[in-house]
Amino acid sequence: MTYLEKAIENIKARNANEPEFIQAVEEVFTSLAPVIKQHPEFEKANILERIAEPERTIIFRVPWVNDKGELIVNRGFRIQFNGARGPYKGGFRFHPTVNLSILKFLGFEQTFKNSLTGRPIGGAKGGADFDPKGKSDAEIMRFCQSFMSELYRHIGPDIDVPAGDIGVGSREIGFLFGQYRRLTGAHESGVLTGKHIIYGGSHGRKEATGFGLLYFTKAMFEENNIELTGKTAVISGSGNVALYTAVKATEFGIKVLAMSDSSGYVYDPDGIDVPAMIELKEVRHGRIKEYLKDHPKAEFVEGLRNIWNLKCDIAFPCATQNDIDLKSAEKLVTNGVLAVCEGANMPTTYDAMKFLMDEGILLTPAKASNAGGVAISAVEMTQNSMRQSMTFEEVDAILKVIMNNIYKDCLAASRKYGFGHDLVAGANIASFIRVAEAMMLQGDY
Ligand code: NDP
Ligand code: 2IT
Repeated sequence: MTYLEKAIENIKARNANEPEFIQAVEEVFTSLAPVIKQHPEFEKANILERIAEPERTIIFRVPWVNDKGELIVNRGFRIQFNGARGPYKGGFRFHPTVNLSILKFLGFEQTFKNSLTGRPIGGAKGGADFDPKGKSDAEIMRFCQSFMSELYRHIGPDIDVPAGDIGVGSREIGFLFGQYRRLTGAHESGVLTGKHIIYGGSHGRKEATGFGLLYFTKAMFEENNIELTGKTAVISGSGNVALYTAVKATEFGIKVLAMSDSSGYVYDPDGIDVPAMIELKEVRHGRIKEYLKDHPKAEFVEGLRNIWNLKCDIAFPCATQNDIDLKSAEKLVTNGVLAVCEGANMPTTYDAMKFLMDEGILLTPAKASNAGGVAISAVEMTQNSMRQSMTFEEVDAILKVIMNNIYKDCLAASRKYGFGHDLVAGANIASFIRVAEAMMLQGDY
């Protein structure tokens, strides 16, 4: 058995009940064979097993009182995965499916993604098995306050800087920040990112993941001499990432035919009316089906993965992990898809990803193509440290540079290690080397 195979076996045995985490580790590690061969120092330092073990995992009780006066208990988590390159950094997910396996996969991915941004940030993820759906503002506030009452002692602008993810947006970040400030007595704006602009947030953070995804997609299309304008797309999800993917796609002349939430998708033959979708989802917090009220030509189709049955040039999975399975990938290919561009984290199952690549479909790996969000979180941290604020245009210009650099770095790493044009391998290798080298330089910590 090679060192790589042995490490994968050990990691699988040690994390036997964590399928999402094992999936994420295997996907990264299978790109690393030529790297391990050329760098015997990595084996000597047993870097693979070290890099797959979180530095610290905090699990805690989150008791809170609902509007009926009942006391509810949720489970909170913070996984400080890797701090070699900077303070731990990564979002919170509030969703009933949250568990250790999902947060470990997200923390692992975040570590590598964050290194691709070129900014000095480590990797983390956290959250709770709390379901924000149907909760009042007061309930969300009490939950966030209880969550932060434990968490505040573990985070800080130079320690660990959380942000949003599924179920956590600017409203939740506000409640979390308020409680942190109350408990510490300090206005440490750099402790959280994704804040509202009025108290230390950054212009362009809300848009950054979706816009960055389109900048990365554009770089890939240009490299392959394919025109983006005039293409059709479908986007799964209708949250933060999906909405701003839709905004920039439309701006680039792509017709967005459909978007979804966990109940199903809406298809609009005229192209999704993106401002109306933003109003519905971001302002009114409605369900996607309500889009039909003002858009009589649109139709609603129930079901989680049915959106992938639609014919389109580009698929943008922007909802959650393992959204495109093999069956969905086969359907997309039958319908002539050109590219799958990942906005969500690990949205494509491993067999679906392999199938798409074998079929010659262009694929942007999530840890590279959705890195725009955390990149601008790092820019928000910079502004907070300097006590200055940049304009939207300044931030957007930085985002473009970062996404183009990530594209170039992934391609260069892929070519250097014999994978040709494989952006998946390139992203895994480029990021692994950065994190591994930072760890090596700091000894055996
Ligand atoms: P939001 O909570 O804003 O939106 C999530 C969207 O995905 C909603 O439309 C939701 O539908 C849908 N969704 C969530 N869970 C499921 C599920 N199990 N099955 C089907 N649909 C689901 O989250 P974000 O837009 O912030 O995050 C979307 C993805 O992007 C996640 O994978 C996240 O990790 C990733 N990401 C987020 C970044 C950010 O800055 N926010 C940065 C980089 C990646 P419903 O409302 O019905 O639940
Ligand atoms: O998956 C992600 O990159 C995020 N949810 C954003 C994390 C951040 O710290 O901005």
